[in-house]
Parts: sequence; structure tokens; C-alpha cells
Amino acid sequence: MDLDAITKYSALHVKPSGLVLQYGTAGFRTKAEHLDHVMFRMGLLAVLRSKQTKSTIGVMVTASHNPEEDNGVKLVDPLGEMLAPSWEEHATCLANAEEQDMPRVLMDISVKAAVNLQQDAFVVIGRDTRPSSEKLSQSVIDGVTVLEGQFHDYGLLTTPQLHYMVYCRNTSGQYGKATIEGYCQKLSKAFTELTKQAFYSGDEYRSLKVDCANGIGALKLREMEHYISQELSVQLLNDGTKGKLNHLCGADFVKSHQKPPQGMEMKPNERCCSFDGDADRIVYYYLDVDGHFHLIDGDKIATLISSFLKELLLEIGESLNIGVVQTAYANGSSTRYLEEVMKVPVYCTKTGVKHLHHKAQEFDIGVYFEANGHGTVLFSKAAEIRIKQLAKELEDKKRKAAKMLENVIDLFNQAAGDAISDMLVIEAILTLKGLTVQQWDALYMDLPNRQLKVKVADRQVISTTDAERQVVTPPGLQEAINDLVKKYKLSRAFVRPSGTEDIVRVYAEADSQENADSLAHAVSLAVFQLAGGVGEPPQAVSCPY
Ligand code: NG1
Ligand code: ZN
Repeated sequence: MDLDAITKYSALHVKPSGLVLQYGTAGFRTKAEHLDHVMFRMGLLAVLRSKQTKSTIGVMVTASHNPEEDNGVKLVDPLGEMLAPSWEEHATCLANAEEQDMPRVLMDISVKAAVNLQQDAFVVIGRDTRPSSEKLSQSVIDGVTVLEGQFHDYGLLTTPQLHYMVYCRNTSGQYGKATIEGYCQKLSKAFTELTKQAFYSGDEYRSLKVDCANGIGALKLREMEHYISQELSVQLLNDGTKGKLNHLCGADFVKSHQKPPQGMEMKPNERCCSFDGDADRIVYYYLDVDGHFHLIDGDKIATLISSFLKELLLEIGESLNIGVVQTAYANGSSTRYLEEVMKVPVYCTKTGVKHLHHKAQEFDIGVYFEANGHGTVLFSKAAEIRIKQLAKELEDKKRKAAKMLENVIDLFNQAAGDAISDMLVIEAILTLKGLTVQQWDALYMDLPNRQLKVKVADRQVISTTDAERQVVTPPGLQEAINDLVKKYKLSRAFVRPSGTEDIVRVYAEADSQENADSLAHAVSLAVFQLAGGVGEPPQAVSCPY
């Protein structure tokens, strides 16, 4: 390691002294102007991680659904997964080292992690459409270059596309070609083959309005568009030509405000969906004939997909095990429906896709979705091999089902939740089953729910257990929540410190919207009082936004 060169180049990416950041559930995320040194240092760290794993490592510059002024960075591990936990700690140490200590901290990490510095390193980089992203990704490249790592800059990519590229490169192209063309070809081929099996092919199933959050999803869906135009016509809204990224639009806005994005004109019963700013989340929705808005979130997406998969497995007579993985934010009705009606085992993990992804790997077929629309389906290698074999061996209807499953495997991005891939799977399933958006929505009724945010002096005073459904500290808070929950029917509430914002999140559901709002407010007050709230106490919610 050329420590002199590192010191010299680091001086061009100086850390503001005293700034402390944490590698959270989605990497580093804060105001873009505070991130230059973090980017440079993550370039350095990606080289070390690449040397240690003898694999290609990804670096994605994005702040997903956060406001346009924010930015962020996360590293992608060899099989497209989130960075290993011990390296998250290294990332936090390196990002927070004061300027003069940074080279020493870097050396310490390479010793601790037993990195062979002679090993070659290769890093791939992607970025979203934020105005700050281009310069910040250049700082990543500076870091990679100082440590003499090789790199490929993909430029503008969705987050899941970067995960895909990393996965392809580390499986010698077996998963697919590590190019945008390879990505589009793989997905569109599977989509086309799958939809070909449809009995229904009327126009009514073939067009979809997509709110692209004024982000990268618009550019990348445009690139995909001509590959799939025979089967599906997509109308892109909030495509970044006018509005601001994630402002009054995108999956996060629609999910949390439970209303349509700006710029989306919806006719009754028309199927619409929203991506988030880096296109790894998707939610669907429609207006009914009375003009009421209906949200179809990640839970209902997981339900549609797992019921389809179960039917195909039944058809081929194969007992591969399916599991659905959710977080505490999953609507209580979805969990009940999956367990009691569909008889599918459901598991709850902590928030953050890495936890869901990890759990989903335990099954032959692991379906995981966060309520906010981030998720995918993982097939174990053994299940994939078995299905491919059956697609050759079986006959007639059974063979057709096995072939469809084979297409589904190719259509899901196995490296990460992916709005484009999920959208294609959903559209194919709706077409194949001849389902309208209302019929899909009618699978079960969501329990009314409310999410709120509470500002506290230090959100880490709240610690939790039982997949974040129970508070451990501060003392008395869980008891207070229990007492409040008892006052409402069909109710449930929990609180946890956010991993991406400096706030505590409160979630409540109950038998009516009024009760969910009232419970959420009461729990917010308890958090404010018992966990060191700052500013004004939470106000009662008529409309929290
Ligand atoms: P935090 O801020 O830790 O709640 C949010 C989402 C997560 C996940 C991450 C990463 C909710 C309630 N939380 O995390 O599910 O998507 O962002 O983007 O939706
Ligand atoms: Zn995202």
C-alpha cells in the first residue's frame, strides 16, 4: 500500500472534522455535500474487499427514495448480496477516521481482515440520476485507483442492475451477461416465454402506467421497453423530464401517504404502479369506480406470487418447500391470509432486505417482500436444477408448468429486489391467471394502519427484540405500548429506530383507520415521553402529512 499516495489523494477528499456517519441498513446515507470523503474511502474499501474475496465488488451511489439533495453509497458483495456485517463495521470505522488517521485505519482493516495486498482487485460502479451522483462516483473511482484496483464504471444503473452485474461477473457469465443488453435480454426472454402460455390475451391486460419517481427507473425501463413491447405497453410518468426526484411521487410516497403520485391521471380500475428512486421497490394501485384509492403493496405482491408458485408446484407434483419472509411492517391480514388460507409458512425478520434475503435462502423457494415493495424470490440451486430437469422430462400440462417455473426463475432478479423484474413477473402472472387488478386486490382486505415518525435526542436508546416487535429499552415503553394496544380491536403496534433516518418509526394497525391513527398517535406520545423526544410533542393525526 502506498500510504503517501493515499494521504495525498485523500487530501482532495477531506473529511469534515467531527462528522460521524454509520453504515446502516442501506449503506451510508445523508446530505450529498457531506459524502465526498465517504465515497473516496468506500472506493478504497471496495478494493480491499475485492482482494480479500478474490471477486468483483460493486459500489452503488444512490439514496434510493430519499430527497434529491441526499445521496448515499453501498457496497455489493460477490453474489450480489449486501456487504457482510464485519465489513459494515470496517466501513463505519474508515468513514469516520479523522483525516490524519485514515491511512492507518485502512492498514488496520487490511491486517484484521487478512487481505492479501498482492491480489488483483476489480470494482464495478453504478449511480442513480441525482445531480450529485456523477461527481460522487468519480470520488469512488479516485479511491479505487489510488489502491491500483481495476474498475468498470457502468454509469447510470438501477441498484438491482448493479447487483445483477456483480452476480454475473462472479459466476463467469453463467447467470447472464454483465451488460445492460444482457440484463434486458435475460428478463425479456423469460417474460415473453412466460406470457406466451397465457390463455387470456385481450388488450385489457396489456397496458400499464408506471410512475418512475423521476429517477433512474425511467431511463432503464425505456431501454427495456422495446424488448417487451409485443407483450406489454408501458406508459412512463414522472420520467425525470420535469419533476424532482422522489418529490410527491415514487413508491415510498405512494405507500406512506396512501395516495396517487402527482402527475398520474388514473381512470377507474386502471392498473398503475410506482418505482422508487433507484428502482428496487414497486407498489401497485388503482382507483375504483367511486374514486377510492386502493394500494397493493409488497405484502399483496408476495401473496400473488406465492399463490402462483404454489399452483405450479402442485401441477408438476413436486414438493419443493416454499416460505414467505416478511418484516413486522407486513399487514396483519397478509400474514393471516398466507398462513391460514394459503397454508404457506411465514417468517418475520428484522427490517432491511439483507435479513429477509438471508432467511429466504433457507427454502427451496424463498419469497421475500417488505411491505414497501422491496423484494424478490430466491430459488435454491437444487430447486433450479430439479425444475430444469422436470421441464425436459415431464409431459403435457406438467411439462408446461415446469417450463413456466423455469421462466419464473430467470425472470426474478436473484441478486436483489428489482422493480423492473418484479413488474414483469406480476404482469405475467396477471395475464396468465386472467386477473384484473381488483380481483388481485380482493384476495384479502388490509387492516387499516398508520406509520409515524418521532424525533428523539438519541434514537439508539430504543433497543428491540423478537424481529423488532418488542421494545427492550427504555424501560416501561413496551408496557406502555401493551396497555395502549389493549384498548383497540384487531390491534398491533411496535416502534423501532430507523436505520436510514434520524427518527424513531411507529407502526400501528387496528380495526378502523380512525383507531389505527389514534393508536399510532398514542404510541408516538409514549415514545416521546419515555425515549427522550425533542421539539413539539406529536400531534394527533387527522392527516399526518
Ligand atoms: P428504516 O429507515 O430502517 O426503516 C427503510 C425501510 C426498510 C428498508 C430501508 C432501506 C420501512 C419501514 N423501512 O428502513 O424497509 O427498505 O429503508 O431502504 O419501509
Ligand atoms: Zn430503493
